[in-house]
Amino acid sequence: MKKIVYIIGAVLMLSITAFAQGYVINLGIVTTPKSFHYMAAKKFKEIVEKGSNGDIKVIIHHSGSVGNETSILQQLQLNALQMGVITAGPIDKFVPSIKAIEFPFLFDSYAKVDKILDGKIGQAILNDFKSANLIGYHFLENGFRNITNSKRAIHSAKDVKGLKIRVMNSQLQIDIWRYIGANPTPMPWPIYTQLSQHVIDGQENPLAVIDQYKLYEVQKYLSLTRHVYSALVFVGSKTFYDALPKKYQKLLYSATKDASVYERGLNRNKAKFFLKDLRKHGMIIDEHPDLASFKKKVMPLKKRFTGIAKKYLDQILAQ
Ligand code: EAX
Repeated sequence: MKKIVYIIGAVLMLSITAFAQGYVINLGIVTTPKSFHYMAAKKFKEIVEKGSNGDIKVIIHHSGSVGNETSILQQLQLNALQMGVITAGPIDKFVPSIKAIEFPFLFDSYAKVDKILDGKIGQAILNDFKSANLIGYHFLENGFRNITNSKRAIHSAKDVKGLKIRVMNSQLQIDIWRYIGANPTPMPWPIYTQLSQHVIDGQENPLAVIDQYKLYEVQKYLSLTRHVYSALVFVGSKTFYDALPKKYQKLLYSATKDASVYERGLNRNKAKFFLKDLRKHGMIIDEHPDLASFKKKVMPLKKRFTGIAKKYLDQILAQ
């Protein structure tokens, strides 16, 4: 009898520990707690922890403490991390079809962005993550990218000639700047030190990132080129996802959706604030660069699109 009690006790203990342990999502981002990436991750954490009554715990690793974006993606493939909020740029080495939405001057409004990313094409791209052993949960937003540099004002494409520009780790992003006439170098984020030491002359990012990283201290000139719409993606480990009970799989999808909608709203509402702040910090801003000169240079890039990326790009261009 005593023995049975012990066994029942042990079994009970075990199941209590298992329950108490629940699931842990280690979520990696490369930006600081000031960033929109972080705000989205935090919202996701709140929704998931509440929705699972604490059965799922989300730990946010920010500021690149678990590696750069390429490394986070590799860790997601191995289930060494379970989630990340990652910029579309470096994802294209893993999920080539995402290139379609990073084509220059593709979107001219948020309405078009939302229509494509939240529509059939966006869904098809997110489905393609599975072939890389990843889950593409939902698109959220980094924003429209603009060029900055320390050397001279950039009004038209010819002003870019020969400038050393840091780009994301993506062949498409390298090609864009090569076609425009710059000397692009891929580097992982962050890049403040390289800018301050003049290893590179310039970089390109949304206004929020330029402001939050105080790039105005090391970059004098900003041109509102809005050349690429930079999406972020809630990316996950497929191995982790597949092992979850159905109700939690659903919870992750709805939480990433709600956190994405929340983050896009925040980001868009603050766009004007960042522009003002950058000006206040002394940046010389060209609000109306000669976009036609840039477009002319990059449009031939379309010919380099093949396969599924070409199919999606053609579909977006046709809308
Ligand atoms: O998410 O690497 C980059 O330029 C990204 O836009 C961003 O700053 C990190």
